[in-house]
Amino acid sequence: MDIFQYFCENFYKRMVKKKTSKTKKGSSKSSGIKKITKETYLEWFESMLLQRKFEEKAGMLYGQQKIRGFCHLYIGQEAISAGMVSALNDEDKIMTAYRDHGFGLARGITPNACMAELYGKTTGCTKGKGGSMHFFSKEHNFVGGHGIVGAQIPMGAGLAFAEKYNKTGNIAVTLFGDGAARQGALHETFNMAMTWKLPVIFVCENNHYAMGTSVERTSNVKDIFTLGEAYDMPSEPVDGMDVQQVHNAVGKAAEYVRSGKGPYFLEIKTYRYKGHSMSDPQKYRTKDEVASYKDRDPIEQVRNIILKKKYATKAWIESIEAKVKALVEESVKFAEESELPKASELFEDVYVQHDYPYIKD
Ligand SMILES: Cc1ncc(C[n+]2csc(CCOP(=O)(O)OP(=O)(O)O)c2C)c(N)n1
Repeated sequence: MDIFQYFCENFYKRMVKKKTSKTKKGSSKSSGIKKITKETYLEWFESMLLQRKFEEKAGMLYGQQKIRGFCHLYIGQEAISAGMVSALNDEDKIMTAYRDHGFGLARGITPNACMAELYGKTTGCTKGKGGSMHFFSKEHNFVGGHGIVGAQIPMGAGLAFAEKYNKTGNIAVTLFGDGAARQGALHETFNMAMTWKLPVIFVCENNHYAMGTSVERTSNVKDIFTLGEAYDMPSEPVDGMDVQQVHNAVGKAAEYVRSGKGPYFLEIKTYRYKGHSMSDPQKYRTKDEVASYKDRDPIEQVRNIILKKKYATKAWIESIEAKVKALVEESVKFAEESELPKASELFEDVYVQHDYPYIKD
């Protein structure tokens, strides 16, 4: 066995061992585009509302210094997580950057485990050791939560390589921002992923700013999806304020990728309503610009469709609002009552491979 093969097998054993237990409700393994039904709208509404209310609460708690460290809110971008999760199979791997609370919740990590993670408590989804930027759940095939800008582009391709190597039939999706799209790692990864026909969907969540730097200031190439065309990768822009369009685009890309034809690139155009992180005065954009996106709010769009098409009543909407409020309140109580990790746990769950093949002293 050569070193590369050895590395891949060990990586797989540790990180992405084929799921055997509980998956989030809904999807079974399928290869076609999942049909959007009345239930899909109802699930989208609940998922997006939970993400929104959870993060509004997290923002408040950060202001009260109950949550420390970094905290990047996803508010405004929820149609991407909701539409992607509904379009994929539970066994597919999803990896993203540090703006990860929405994806964690959408994939089914409980609000309790998410809030406890923000509090750094031992009951958190990474035992309180990862915090806001490093949500992770092997059980939910949510593979982080990564703080190094753009690092998840090659790592996502690595996940896809493992799936292909192990012939699982699963695909990997890796998401990154418009700022990360300017990293050299993107080009190397696109090139290798195309050469090896890896089952990966690359997704640029273009929220128009990398911290305070607009897309226009980072490159003359403003249509980020065109970067994929240089590698003959099927590449498309998608309206990320519309969950239905996200679902359909991801479903189409997943079907293509799963069939063995190789990678796909989606540039999903979206907007974050809040600052980059908690200490951003947002001087680089106007209130009118923010308002123009809020006018197309994805949650309001879905709420209107549900009522207009009579998929559910106003009373149902109110019951979900109450349920979400209760879940978020319960998560805060849970997090506050949970224990901090013990000092003795510091060296637990640290990646160590004693026979690591590259380092020998
Ligand atoms: C390699 C690296 N360089 C710089 C940073 C600091 N940094 C954190 S977030 C960020 C902006 C990234 O913006 P984008 O990729 O558009 O994602 P968004 O925050 O908009 O979701 C930068 C430069 C980092 N974390 N990692």
